[in-house]
Amino acid sequence: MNLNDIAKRLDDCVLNKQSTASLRTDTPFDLQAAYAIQELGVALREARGEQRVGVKLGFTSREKMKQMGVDHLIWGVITDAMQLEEGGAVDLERFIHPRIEPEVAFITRKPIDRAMNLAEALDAIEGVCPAMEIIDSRYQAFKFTLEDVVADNTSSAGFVLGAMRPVSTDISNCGVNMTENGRLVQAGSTAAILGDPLRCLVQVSQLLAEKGQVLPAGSIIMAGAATAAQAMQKDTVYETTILGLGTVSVRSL
Ligand code: OOG
Repeated sequence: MNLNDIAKRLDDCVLNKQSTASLRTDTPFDLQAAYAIQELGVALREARGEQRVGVKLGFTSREKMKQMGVDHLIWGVITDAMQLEEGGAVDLERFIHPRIEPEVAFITRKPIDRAMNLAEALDAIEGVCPAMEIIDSRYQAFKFTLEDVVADNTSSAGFVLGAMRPVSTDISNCGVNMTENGRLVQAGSTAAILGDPLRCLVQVSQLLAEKGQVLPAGSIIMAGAATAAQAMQKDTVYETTILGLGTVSVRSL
């Protein structure tokens, strides 16, 4: 299989809601090729009318690295078709085996067009939102290598943002709770995300600079999960509260 075939194979998994075994056993590919496959996969989504709205980081917390057995920060692309309405409902039939995780998201107000330090990155940000991401690995039982998951656009499938507020207070250590029908299922702190989620902005600016890419103003940056991910069940309300940032929820059908 060439890189195009692999991208098409993973995209078919999205469309048919079917998982696959690792594709690297057929065609070993390295991390650089994995990002090329990711881009080809995003192009297939764009050909269907989806639009890029930002980027997401993965494995920015120990909890996630431990859960998935991977220890390298990765990033992927999010599109408008993945965005869910805050407080709205999402039909799990759209997915293969969805999991949900509590996150922090940033909205940019200036293009991110070069490697930035923390102060510069902060200046490029309009605000911060409590958020949740739905991940849905296209690999059987979420079993993947680093290269596999990058090729699979870092498992991205859905996301929901709560109300945005300015980054006027310290968000480096805010309590994070995620409940399932009111029952606490994940708890942690924003400190789990690289010690301070703001560091994600610096990381994103460096990744963009390495690739010679620009993230336009008005983009969303998902900072990665603060806790392990939770397998989603039908007819369940998932709610995340981040102290000082507010609450975000979504209901599964
Ligand atoms: C990969 C995506 C990881 C995060 O927030 O760490 C991720 C996965 O766990 O399937 O989105």
